[in-house]
Amino acid sequence: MLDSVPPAQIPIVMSLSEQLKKIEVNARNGLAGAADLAALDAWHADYLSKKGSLTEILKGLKDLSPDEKRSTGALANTVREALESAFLARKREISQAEINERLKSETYDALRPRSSHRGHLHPLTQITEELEDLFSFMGFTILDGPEVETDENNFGKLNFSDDHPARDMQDTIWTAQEGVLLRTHTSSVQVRAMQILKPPFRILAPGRCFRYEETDASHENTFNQAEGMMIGENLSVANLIHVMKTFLSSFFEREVTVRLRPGYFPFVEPGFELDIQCLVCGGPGCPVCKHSGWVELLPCGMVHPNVLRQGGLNPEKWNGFAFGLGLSRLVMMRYGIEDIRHFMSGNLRFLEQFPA
Ligand code: FA5
Repeated sequence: MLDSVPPAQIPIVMSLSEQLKKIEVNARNGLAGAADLAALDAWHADYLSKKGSLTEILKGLKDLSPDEKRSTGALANTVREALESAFLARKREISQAEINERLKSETYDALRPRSSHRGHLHPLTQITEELEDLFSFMGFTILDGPEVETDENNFGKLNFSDDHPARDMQDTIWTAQEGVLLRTHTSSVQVRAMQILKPPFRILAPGRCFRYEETDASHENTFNQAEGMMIGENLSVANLIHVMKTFLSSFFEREVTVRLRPGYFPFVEPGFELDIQCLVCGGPGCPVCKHSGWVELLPCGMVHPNVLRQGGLNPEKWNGFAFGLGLSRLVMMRYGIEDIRHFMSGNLRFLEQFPA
């Protein structure tokens, strides 16, 4: 029957409109059923994309009369706009639901570390703690002293008179306050120890020191020392050497070659420079030992009677020895670090080589 109807009489316009409405119904059902953003994208591709059913059906418009084209075209636009806004509304709904779902299952802990990377103590701190253990074991008390010191404690009571040329041996960083400086050595703690401890005593005082110096591979303006002092009766250079050797061999876990040279410090008499053979190059010479094969590590000596007197101790009864360990250089020797400036460089690649 239909075959006999001429094409012009087939109700094409109605059919296209009907199809549009049908597509709209299907599309709305599909939209309600889209459960997540992926399903929503697939829906958009099916209905509204260039290859979607709405576009496909509109290809039939070309066969319609101008009036029909206009009315069907308008209907098609209305359907497209309705579906587009339904699509956006559903998208918002689904996004919000997904966010709500995540908020339910995820918690945010502001105090949780962002990475599993753990820090560790600075190599200088590690060695300081190691020295403290070692000397505690040898009966030494660990003392702390201030980094900002008086001229009196840093120089005066250590037998440096006001115009003593030895003051120039240590380039001093002065504060704005007269007579107050950044300690140039930990020897200032010797003075404090004599004021607070009753002899006999043995102390170790590690800490930072400051000097107004040009820096190079083995000199920094801020560096670490550890002061040692032992006060008793009838102590001798033999006791000093014994303590130094015991300490150095346990620290380096091997026999180290040492040499003693006479050294001058106003607060010791006699005074010595204890050098160790360079452990970085083993002797032939490198920047750390200034190509000499030896590293000046440990000045030491017997405490000068004037220093004992200034500390309130009777030199007829008490005597003792003192030493000043260059802690930064000790760490360099142990690990073969060729430049002291690495310590304060803040370079993590350097520091990470010394996990605790
Ligand atoms: C002193 O500071 C004396 N107070 C040491 C002392 C103590 C002598 C007790 C006798 C008795 P000296 O200036 O030489 O001495 O420094 C001691 C050590 O500190 C040196 O051997 C060296 O290892 C270290 N040192 C000194 N200056 C610097 C610097 N600018 N950078 C790094 N280390 C340094």
